[in-house]
This record gives sequence, structure tokens and C-alpha cells, in this order.
Amino acid sequence: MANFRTLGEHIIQSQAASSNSTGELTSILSCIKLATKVVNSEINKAGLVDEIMGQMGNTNIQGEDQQKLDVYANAKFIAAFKARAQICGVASEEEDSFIAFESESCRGGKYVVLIDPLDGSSNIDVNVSIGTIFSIYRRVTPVGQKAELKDFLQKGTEIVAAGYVIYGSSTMLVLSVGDGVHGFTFDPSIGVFFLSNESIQFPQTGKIYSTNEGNYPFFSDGIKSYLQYCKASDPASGRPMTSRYIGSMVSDFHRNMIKGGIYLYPSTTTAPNGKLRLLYECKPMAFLAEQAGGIATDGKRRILDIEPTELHQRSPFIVGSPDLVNKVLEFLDEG
Ligand code: P6P
Repeated sequence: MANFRTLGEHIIQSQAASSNSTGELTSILSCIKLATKVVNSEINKAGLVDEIMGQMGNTNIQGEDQQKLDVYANAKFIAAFKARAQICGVASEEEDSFIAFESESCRGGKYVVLIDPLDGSSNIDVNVSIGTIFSIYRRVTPVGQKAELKDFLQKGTEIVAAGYVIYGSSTMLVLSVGDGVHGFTFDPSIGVFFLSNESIQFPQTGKIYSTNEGNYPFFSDGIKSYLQYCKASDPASGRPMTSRYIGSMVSDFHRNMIKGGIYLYPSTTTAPNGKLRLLYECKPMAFLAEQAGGIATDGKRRILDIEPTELHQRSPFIVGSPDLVNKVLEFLDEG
């Protein structure tokens, strides 16, 4: 427990150190902390309560089967955001379009939030870690009006704060407000997140690669060559590398950020734009990666530089230790 500091105290101290501190970001992060505790409580009893296990029997705009906990988590986070006057609107991976909060107080909000309420939710029923991913932007439309689409279609370089929650062996909230990446572990006995990992940094290189190799036949020649490189025996360069992929990007990302590694969900012949969502998954995780000294690319461009054109657009996503990402880019250039 790094110097016995709570998430709340860290947020306040970060804002106090920030030149444009107004306390509004503190309030937004506080409501995310609250919603996370509520969702965490439900997830932890998922195996015991049939009503929240399994599928809803419908699909979201992504065409993915919605799990009952997807819908639950989505509703709780949106309700928490709606109760904060600092937030004028939200865009969620589980919603067809963005939600502009109607109340006069919310129309005065200066920030919007984008969220993937439960990433990797197909893992819920098999007790594998899942996650929440969020990012916060200043609105670009005038305060006092309802939020508009352009408030949500901003480049990742405009992110004010981003983070993820891993509901795993312990529940951990990892956050950056632009001052590095810090991890807070939840103590359920007193309902508090304590600073446990201060100033997390991606190792420059690593031995772990994370990708769904079942897509191998559909990968580009460059990606295929890179994966062959990972598996080749060359002890001098620490190869063969180790394959670790659990189907929850938040968990694969977190392990790779701590130990050194790379996560790849590249474009394929069957999904030229990849699978992951640019706004809800790639950009917040790219913000965190760069804050931790890592690199995040779509194979051609820096993720944070990509100008979004629609809420649910997808992007190829390659993120991790600098030396490993740069090696992939070499193979892609050759390919
Ligand atoms: P596949 C979860 O649905 C997710 O968005 C990421 O968290 C995860 O890494 C990936 O998709 C898994 O996709 O196609 O390998 O099952």
C-alpha cells in the first residue's frame, strides 16, 4: 500500500497541482469511483445470482450478444454521470448513440465521458477477469447547450483523464489525469481504493505477446512474419517469447504494462478495421500507454492522432513496450 493514500486523496492532490484545477474533474472521477464500487459488488456475486448471469437475448449496436451484466453496468455508470452537473453527456459502447443530459444543470457541464462499461464481458460466465474503460474530454460546444456529436468525436490528444478498472483477483482502478499512470486497489472491507502502484511504467521491452492467433490465416504478411519472429528460438534476444491472451484486453494490457509486453488486435482480411472500438477502447488505453512510456498505433498512425468520424468506428490496435511495438512496425513496413 504505497504511502497509505486513497484514490480520493490522490485525485484532489493531482487537481491541486494542476494549473487549471477547478475541482470539477475531482467530482467526475469521484462518481466513476462510486459506480465502480456498485458494479464491482454485482460482479463479485455473479456466480451466485442467476438473474445477472448469462445473456440478455439481444445484441448491441456492435452486433455482440449483450450480457446481463453489460446492461447493468451500463445503466449504473450512466446514472452516476447523470447525477453530476459537471458532465453534459456520455457516449457508451452499449448505446446506439450518445446521450446529451437534458437537465439545465447538466447542460452547464463542461465535460463529456466515453465508456466501455464492461469489456470482455463474454468472460463473465467463466469467471475470467473483465474490465471497465473510460475517458473524459472537455466539451467543444458552448456551455449551457445540450452536448452534440462533435463533443464526442475528438482526437485522443484531447483526453483530460482516462482509466480502466480490472475486476479480477482484486479490483483495481488504474488512472491518469496526465501526470503519469497510478493504480489503486480496492479494499472491500472498508470500501476504499488505496494507491498500490505509483507511477507505472511500461518496461522498454518484454517477453510477452498477446493476440488471438486463431485469426492467423487472416493476418497481413507483416503480422504473420512478426508472430513467426516471436516464436523463433533465439535465446540471445529472449526468444521464443511467451504467448499470453485471455480475451479481456484490459487484463492483457495491465499485465503487459507491469511485466513488459505487447497486445495486438490488428486488421485482418475479414475485419480490415480490426475489432476494437477506437473511441471506447483504443484511445483511452493509448492515452494510458503513452503516459506510462509505451506506444499505441493502428499499424500506420499514432492512435491519439486519429480523427474519429463516427462513434462506433473500429481500429486496428497495437500497444505495449516501445521496443516490441517498433519491431512490429518494422515488419509491417517490410510487409
Ligand atoms: P477475440 C473483448 O470483447 C475485446 O474487446 C477485448 O477486450 C479482447 O482483447 C478482444 O475483444 C477479444 O476478441 O476476437 O479474440 O475474442
